Amino acid sequence: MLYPIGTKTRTVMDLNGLWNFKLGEHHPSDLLSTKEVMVVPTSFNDVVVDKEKRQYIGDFWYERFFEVPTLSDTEELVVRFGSVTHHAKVYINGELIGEHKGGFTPFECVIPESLYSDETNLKISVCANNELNYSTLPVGNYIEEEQEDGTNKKVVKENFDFFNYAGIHRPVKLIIRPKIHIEDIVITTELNDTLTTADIKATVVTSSPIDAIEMTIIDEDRQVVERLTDGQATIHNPRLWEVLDAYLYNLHVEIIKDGQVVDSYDEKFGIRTVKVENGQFLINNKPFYFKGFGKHEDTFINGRGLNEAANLMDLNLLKEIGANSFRTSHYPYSEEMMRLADRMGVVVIDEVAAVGLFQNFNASLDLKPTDRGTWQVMETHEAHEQAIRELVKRDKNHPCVVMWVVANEPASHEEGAHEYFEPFVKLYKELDPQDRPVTLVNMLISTPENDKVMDLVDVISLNRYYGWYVDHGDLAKGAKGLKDELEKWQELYPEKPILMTEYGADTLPGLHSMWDIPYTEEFQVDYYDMHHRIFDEIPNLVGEQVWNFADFETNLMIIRVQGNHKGLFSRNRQPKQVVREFKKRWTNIPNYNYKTK
Ligand code: GCB
Repeated sequence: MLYPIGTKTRTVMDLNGLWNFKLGEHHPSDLLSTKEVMVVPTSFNDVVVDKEKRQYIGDFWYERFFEVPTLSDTEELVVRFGSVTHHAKVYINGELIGEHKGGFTPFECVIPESLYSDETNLKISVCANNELNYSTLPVGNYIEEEQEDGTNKKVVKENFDFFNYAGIHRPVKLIIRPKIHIEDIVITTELNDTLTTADIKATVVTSSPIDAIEMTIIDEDRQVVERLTDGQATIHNPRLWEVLDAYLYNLHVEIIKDGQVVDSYDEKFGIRTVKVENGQFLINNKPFYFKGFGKHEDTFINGRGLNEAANLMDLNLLKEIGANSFRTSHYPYSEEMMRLADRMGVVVIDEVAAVGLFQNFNASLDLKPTDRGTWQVMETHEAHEQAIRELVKRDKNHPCVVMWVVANEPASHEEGAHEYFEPFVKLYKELDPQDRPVTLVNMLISTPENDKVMDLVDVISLNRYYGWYVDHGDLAKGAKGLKDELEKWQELYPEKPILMTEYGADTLPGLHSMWDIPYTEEFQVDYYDMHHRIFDEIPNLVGEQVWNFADFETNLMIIRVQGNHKGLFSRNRQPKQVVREFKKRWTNIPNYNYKTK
């Protein structure tokens, strides 16, 4: 789906700002009976400053008015949402014009002409809903609790370790575009072996038949590099999109009907290769080493709502500490973040919100690999397929994206896991025009002995907590467990790279000890030191992504102290002691050829 930009044929207006807001029942043809307002975009939870409202589950409403802009007969009016978490129904003057399931991808609704032909002002209402259950992604445990007054209250117990923030999380735009318009652009870049010639192919999907398409490639100096013929062009000696040294070309597209340019659009792209070969992860034909983080979209006040200043600061901190990559754990991040990563040359592993695919995950910290019947009770097939389709549609042209994640920590050791995941791994491969590698992020009870899915994926991604959830506080035992397990994976799949996608220890800044006592800053330093010594001994281990970049908000749990504190940075982005150690290590590890075979 195209990002909303203004061009000579398109106008984009902002519907961000203050909306009327109400939790609970409402009929969209009425005016919203409320004095409450809400900022768009943001999560509603923290800004309402009310404990009950913060935890509210169910329908909640947004409403505002806007003036109908002047449109010609050949134009249409569209409202586009960057994301509404988790479900949305959109109404104009009380009439339903669109609906979307899934809280992390954009959607748009064309406003029917009949609704504005006689109106100068329109009322837009959004019915959002934050219920999660065994058919949604992420997966939640949905219950209704009887209250003292006999009424039922909806409750979602997260089947995952982050707060179920909700709201209109990303920008809302009003777009005037031609009725005959560009719907999608697919760009592929094929490099020769020496990376000196790039064949560019671009396919344009239009809303209805047109006569011709004109496409030109423009470089960062705004010079025309090539014109495409039949959707193809060759660039000699291209500037590659390199890790932390990004270079973006711009594809300028014009579609022509009856001799007129009816729509135009600019799509940025990068020229680079990604490949998995012989246990290595190659970018631009060189063995790449991932240094970085699992993250969250999580800041004070905004919750999971778009915070572009925080995004920029996070990527600047990431570069400052010597890192080069992050994973969009545990859902697709904003389009603004993806565009920023493209520009900064930061490598991204792109994940759908397939988290919590584990029956009764919250029930205990019992890490025995019993079969809890997960694959008999999950009803997530439809949501999972939609999530993958929408993610690839949105992110396919981003050079920063080098790999797709099919799920985070599912019950991949349970009977039925292989059958569940096989079609989704295939789906990614079918849909992705760039044929990027696909991975599944495996949890610590799915071991080389009992895992049922890693044969399906290109990269073995592991979340491991030796010395934390396993042998808590005992780093010597943890080291042994970690080393033994990594060696087994290496032996089992010698052709597949191994990536540590999570490892970490909760650490409260300011807590110190002479010894390596869990939760202290010293323990965090020793914990990582132990891991890094082992990582360096495993030939196929192609990277380390720490859990987590920063502390983040979670649901209430006995193991959480106002959130998860595994961050290298606190929630307000102050460094913990370990940051200096990471900076030393990571500035000494090159992006390429760290482990040559
Ligand atoms: C995990 C999950 C992540 C949690 C983390 C933890 O394995 O993928 O969402 O936050 O562990 O800290 O327990």
